[in-house]
Amino acid sequence: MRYCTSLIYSAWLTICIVFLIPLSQAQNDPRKVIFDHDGGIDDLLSLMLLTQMEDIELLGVCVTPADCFLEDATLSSLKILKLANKEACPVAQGNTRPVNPFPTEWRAQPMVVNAFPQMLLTEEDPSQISTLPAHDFIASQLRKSIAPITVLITGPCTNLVKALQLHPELVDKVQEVIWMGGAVDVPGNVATHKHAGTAEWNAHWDPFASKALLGMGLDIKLISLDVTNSVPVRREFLKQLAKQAEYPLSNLASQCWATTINTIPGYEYTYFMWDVLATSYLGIPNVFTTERVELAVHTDLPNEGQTIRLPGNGQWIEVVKTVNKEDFYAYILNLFRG
Ligand code: AGV
Ligand code: CA
Repeated sequence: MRYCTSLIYSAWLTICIVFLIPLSQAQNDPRKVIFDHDGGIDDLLSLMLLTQMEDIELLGVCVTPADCFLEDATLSSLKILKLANKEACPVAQGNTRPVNPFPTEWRAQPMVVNAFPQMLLTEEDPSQISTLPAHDFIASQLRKSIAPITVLITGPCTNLVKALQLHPELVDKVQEVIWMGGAVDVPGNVATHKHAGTAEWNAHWDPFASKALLGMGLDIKLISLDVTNSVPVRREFLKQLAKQAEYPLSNLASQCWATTINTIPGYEYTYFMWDVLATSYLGIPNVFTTERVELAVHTDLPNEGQTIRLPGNGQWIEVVKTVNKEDFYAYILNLFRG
């Protein structure tokens, strides 16, 4: 009888050690995140927010040379990480070429951020730059991590796609992809010669990667123009942020958004909270609603990069449709208070 009891006891102990304890730890562990951005103003704002989020372990930052010049965006990323005491977080540079490059004026715009006083006075550490190009960096992080990794993308999705095309066995290591990209039931924002205006820019930059991403069987949350259209950057919000400028991060964020003011309200464009909204989805998914959609991507003109519904194709993607705006603005104002 005593033998039997001790047998049950040791069996229970084994179950605890092998299954239950790691399980409860896994629930408490911060979510592992790789952030792939393309250096626009709202990409940099997103990085600032990410450094302030609880329950997130930032494994690395990848820079895609799309809505930026690579050197500028690398420098901004290093300085933002330094400001947040995240010197251990590597920055990997993308080396992929666009099918459709962004307008040069847009790419040059964010370099002004590196000339802000706070940024000039922050000494970046170039040794934080990974020796691996971004797609290899992503593959190596996926391979060495035991827990699956969430990939947040606020530019074109080429680096992740390239990593998974070269190493398809790593697909299972991706927990979730949160991508700012696409325009499903609304017009796009590409306004170039011969294009019908149906595509969103991140999806248009490399339409083949966009198409491939949707076919990889990943859990994708698409923060498309469908939802970002509801959150333009308004002066009212900027005033609220300015009122808390005693917090250094709020001060920096205020200056970043000020550089976009010539597009608010634009003759053609408004600056939206595109990437900032996608980043917030990580922290407050409950204030968003989504719709599961079978989605495809056009790779030919005049709709190159358009994300379209294609019932029956089996590529189920979760398209984010609405956000509770009050909750969203309150959340980011709070994060910018550090
Ligand atoms: O299409 C939205 C994406 C987002 O990732 N980017 C900007 C955000 O970083 C491209 C873009 C669309 N309109 C723009 C853009 C504009 N007026 N200026 C700069 N970039
Ligand atoms: Ca972007």
